[in-house]
Amino acid sequence: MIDLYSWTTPNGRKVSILLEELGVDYTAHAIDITQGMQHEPEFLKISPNNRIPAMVDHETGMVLMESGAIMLYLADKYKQFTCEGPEYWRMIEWLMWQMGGLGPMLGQTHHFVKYNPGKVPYAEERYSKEAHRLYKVLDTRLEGRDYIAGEGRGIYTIADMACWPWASRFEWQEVDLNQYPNVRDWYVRIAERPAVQRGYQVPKYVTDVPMP
Ligand SMILES: N[C@@H](CCC(=O)N[C@@H](CS)C(=O)NCC(=O)O)C(=O)O
Repeated sequence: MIDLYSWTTPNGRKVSILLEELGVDYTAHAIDITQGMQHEPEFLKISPNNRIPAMVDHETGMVLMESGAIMLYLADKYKQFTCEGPEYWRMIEWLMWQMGGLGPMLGQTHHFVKYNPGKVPYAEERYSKEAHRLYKVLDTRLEGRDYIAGEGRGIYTIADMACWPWASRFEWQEVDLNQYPNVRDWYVRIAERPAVQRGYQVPKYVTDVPMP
């Protein structure tokens, strides 16, 4: 049995979507970051960085924070949604791109463009520009492909599951996905998966999955 500690954010949804795709037994525990639950001492024991998501796998005793590490652990444990050979490293490359680029930059875009418009025009412009640059990078990668990594048109992996929840906030970022047709098609392809729709609603329902 796996315990997932999460909230309705892109980093949390990455892991709940993967767990739903894997179809494994897990219990989701709500860590309401708007109420400061991420700072409670009990949570700190499993997530020393005070952030969601975190996971405890009671079968192996593994306790992990950081969404990328959790996804790699689960993909390796269940040998699913991962690639083999050189494509494994391509998948890692794009997972790292998400962890170091797409996630942090879009997180800043939410902060300035959605939550604090008009306060720091420099930051709004900087992160909007960076958001569009990153969508263009992903659009170029997805040219002629269905998924980010894997041979041929690609296979659905944790690299897609890591990027997708960030793209699902396109409205917050004031990004029109129709400007990036390869991203839009990839986004819709993944959004239509029942496991993604379930994982999106963990630990609670907020809205339906946004559609472009
Ligand atoms: N690199 C971390 C980032 C985790 C993260 O930033 N989580 C946010 C929610 S998406 C959080 O817990 N925020 C609480 C806070 O800022 O205090 C990961 O990928 O797991």
